Amino acid sequence: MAAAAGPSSSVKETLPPALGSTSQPPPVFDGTTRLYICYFCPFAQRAWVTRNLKGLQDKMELVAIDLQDKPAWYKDKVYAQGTVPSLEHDSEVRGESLDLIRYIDSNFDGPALLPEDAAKRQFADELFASANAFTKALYSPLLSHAAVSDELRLWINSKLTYPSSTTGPSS
Ligand SMILES: N[C@@H](CCC(=O)N[C@@H](CS)C(=O)NCC(=O)O)C(=O)O
Repeated sequence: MAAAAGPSSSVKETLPPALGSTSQPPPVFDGTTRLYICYFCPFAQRAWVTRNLKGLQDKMELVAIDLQDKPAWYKDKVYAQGTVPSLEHDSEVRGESLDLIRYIDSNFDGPALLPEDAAKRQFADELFASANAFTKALYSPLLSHAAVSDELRLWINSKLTYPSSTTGPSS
């Protein structure tokens, strides 16, 4: 991502409480732009960081969902996939964190985060894909409380090893 101009990400914001199964839904499709997240979800954090870097704190309402006690209305009324993040905008709800980074960057005000140059853009896409594979590989066993296999451990280590250094995080 290109360097974001201005101190948009340092805006102080009072974070809303996470909504659970007994919480009322927000007035969905009332024209408000809403980003549904879970504070602890690394995928949701991507979209949340993008919103903040663009300085959209006042234009994109944050709705935190408690995934341990997920409200039924989230899947029924907001996003049928039931995952976070999702973005309610222009009477539609979109998901998939990497798509949302691109969507928020190109459809909202604020500093452009992704490069316009085709080669740089391709590099950004490769970085996204690599970071995504890494997060998924690390997060899936954590979520399912499964043991990390030796194969996965080796793969993660290979991603953490700096090519020109023997003192990277894997050593
Ligand atoms: N590929 C999706 C993955 C999103 C995802 O798996 N989010 C998890 C939380 S980290 C989720 O919403 N899980 C549904 C649940 O826990 O009920 C993306 O990148 O947006």
